[in-house]
Amino acid sequence: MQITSNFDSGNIHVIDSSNVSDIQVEIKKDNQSDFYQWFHFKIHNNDHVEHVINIVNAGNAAYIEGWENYQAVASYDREQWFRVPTEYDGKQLTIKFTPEFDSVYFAYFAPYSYERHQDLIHSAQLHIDCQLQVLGQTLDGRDISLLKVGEEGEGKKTIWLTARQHPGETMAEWFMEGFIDRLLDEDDGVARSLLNKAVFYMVPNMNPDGSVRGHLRTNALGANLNREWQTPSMDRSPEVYLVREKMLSTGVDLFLDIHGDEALPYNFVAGCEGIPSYDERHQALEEKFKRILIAITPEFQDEKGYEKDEPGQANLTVGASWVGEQFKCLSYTIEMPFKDNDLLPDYSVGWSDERSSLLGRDVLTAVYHVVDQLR
Ligand code: GEM
Ligand code: ZN
Repeated sequence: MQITSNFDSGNIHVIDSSNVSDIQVEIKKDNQSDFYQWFHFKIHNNDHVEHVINIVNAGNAAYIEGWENYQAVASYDREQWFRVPTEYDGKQLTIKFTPEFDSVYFAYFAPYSYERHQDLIHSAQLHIDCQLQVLGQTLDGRDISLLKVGEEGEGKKTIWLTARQHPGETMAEWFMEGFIDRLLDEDDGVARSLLNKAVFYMVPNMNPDGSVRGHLRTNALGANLNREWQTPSMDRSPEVYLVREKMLSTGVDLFLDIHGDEALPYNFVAGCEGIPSYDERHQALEEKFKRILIAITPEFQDEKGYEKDEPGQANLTVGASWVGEQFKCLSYTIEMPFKDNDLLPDYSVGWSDERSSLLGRDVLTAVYHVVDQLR
């Protein structure tokens, strides 16, 4: 039996694989960081017996409440990912699985590869309404790629989306794939009408280095990009620095920052109630956006989520908070679950790449219904 992870977004350290009934592995920390939780590895074994995989350091992962009622995902072809029997005893996470084929991949959530990212942005640029821009390079030398869709114009709004500041939250880029695919659909009335009303700036992967490195939460230097928005630097967080500079040149009328949440089995948003400039106009816009999204899809809800920030107490190093305050605009962190949407559970796949993509398509409709009220 061989256990490997030396591939795009791979992350595991093998402690002992001599006993198929007690395979001992551990998740590696993000580089120069204490965060870890993302895992992605392959087991090759021609002997199709039950494998018992013990992730022995799960109990000290970043968000251990994320292991409660969590089921790992597996795949034979790296396309179709399904949930596998997983238990957490407070110390280690145990996956029990009898493979049907010789090689099987395991991951924390359906991976979104760097190659797929390249396919996403380069197929998008073929559309007449889409321009691929490179804002600069990351610390490992990868492009920080932005898609501009549509054109600025008198009375048109400027809408920004960023995703995967936290690289292990791969559902964020699956969401972007759905959002972008629909926005570029020339037969889609919502998309066509939106492009008459707004120009879109989108960064489908804010953290390509952390993605390829198999990180949960940080970039190549261990920086949590979603705590860098107040004072980013080219030395530590060029991803945020360059996107923020671009935002300051274009302005922002609506911002959505796409994430995943380890613990809460729901889709939800985190808003700007704690920023200094929060007012009735801003609150009314937030309420309208949520009301519309609830009407559009049962996959979204507004009962469960993060604790609300007290007035004036928002952490302005967080992207959505800094943008909301800087541009006095509707600005949301959108969260999807690593587990499932417990309001509409799917016991074979849980929350998935496909459901993330479909939510992205639905959020486009919500944007359509608020675009005229953004200012
Ligand atoms: C969260 S967003 C920060 C919390 N925001 C509010 N308004 N409470 C983060 O960066 O910790 C997003 C995430 O990690 O998914
Ligand atoms: Zn996140």
